[in-house]
Amino acid sequence: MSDGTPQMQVEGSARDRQIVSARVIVTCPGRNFVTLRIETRSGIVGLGDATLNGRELAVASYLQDHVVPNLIGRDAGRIEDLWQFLYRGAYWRRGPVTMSAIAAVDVALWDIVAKLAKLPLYQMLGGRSREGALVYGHANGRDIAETSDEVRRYIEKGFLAVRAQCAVPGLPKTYGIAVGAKAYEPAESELPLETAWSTSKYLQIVPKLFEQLRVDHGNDIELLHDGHHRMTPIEAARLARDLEPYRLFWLEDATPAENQRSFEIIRRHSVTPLAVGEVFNSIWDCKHLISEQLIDYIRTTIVHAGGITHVRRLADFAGLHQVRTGFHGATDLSPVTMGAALHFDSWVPNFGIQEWMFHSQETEDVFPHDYFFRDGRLFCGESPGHGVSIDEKLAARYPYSPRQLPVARLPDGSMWDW
Ligand code: GCO
Ligand code: MG
Repeated sequence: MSDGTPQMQVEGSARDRQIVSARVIVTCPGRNFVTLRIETRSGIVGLGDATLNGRELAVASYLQDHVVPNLIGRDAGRIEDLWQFLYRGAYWRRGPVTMSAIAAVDVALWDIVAKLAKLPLYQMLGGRSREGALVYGHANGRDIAETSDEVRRYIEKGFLAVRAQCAVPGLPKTYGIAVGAKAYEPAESELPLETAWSTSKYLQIVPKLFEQLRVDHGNDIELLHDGHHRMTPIEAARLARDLEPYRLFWLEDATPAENQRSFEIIRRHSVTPLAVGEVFNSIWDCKHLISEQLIDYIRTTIVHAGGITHVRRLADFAGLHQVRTGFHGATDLSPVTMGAALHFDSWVPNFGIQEWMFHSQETEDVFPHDYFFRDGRLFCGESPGHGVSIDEKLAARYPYSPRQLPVARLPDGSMWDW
């Protein structure tokens, strides 16, 4: 009979699954990453990503100080129970810090359990629904012509889908546009960079950009665009309607979705497909958006929304309403998240697309992985688990470097959404 104390005594194969160590690794191979490494008594190692861009150390401390002591001695095979323990047990539910920490534990445990079964992770989820996951890359430029050239380069590399962003004339710096020859990376300074924003200027250039892209590249390439939460609902409705002739795959983050009903206004005026959710961390952030069919793609991903265990629930709920997945995949999501996401993408029946911004060579070296790109798709590998490891010696050569995301201000100096 249970006296209410946690069951720390485990037997037989469960003893082999007992967690004997859990460590947080912070490294900056070009950008910061937080990784959780869990090891079982039998020596199986699982990795989970816990990176929250610009707030990395908050999650590292949440894990190190509050989660790790709870893991030691527990059965790594009880993924669901540990998820519920960390979610319900904290009392303070949801939020990006909590849900990223839970995700790190969850992904590490799925990695361990798949390795124990000697199976690739997708097999543990129910097996493949497809071989490769359609991905989109990021084309950007200082003007329409440069952006179009960049789209061409992606098409030449074999991409079937490309996100296009171009600088807004009259603004010194625009979201998504690289500086010089360097790849775009938003968290560039120790304190937030102050940038200027004007929605009216932006609304003029974007339809012209996509008009030109269709002239230059035809209708076969899938085109996407990210509004990055800058518009009000009625401005977003205007843009979505103006973009209709260019048949976007999606318009992303057209307006902030804290008020989920905002999307009703956009939907009322346009048939441009809508995607949202990279900043969500729970099914509750998108329940109305999904159940009312106000969006077409949900971007909430494994690392910021409680791991595979929670995102699987979210994807199933979305599937009931014909909403497809379109996971966030910027560079601040580590190769560990990308590996786990690709296994998920291989399985999930209502898959839409996967974002893929290339990681730097330094990052690739620190996180060896077996996923690869071919003909517009990313393929997860066949090694047991999620197929991503960490070279800890190399990671130690790149100490944490404080960086924060920029902020945006309107022409009158008041704060806006970056
Ligand atoms: C995207 C995102 C990123 C975010 C970044 C913030 O669609 O890829 O909007 O570019 O800005 O992930 O950390
Ligand atoms: Mg985005």
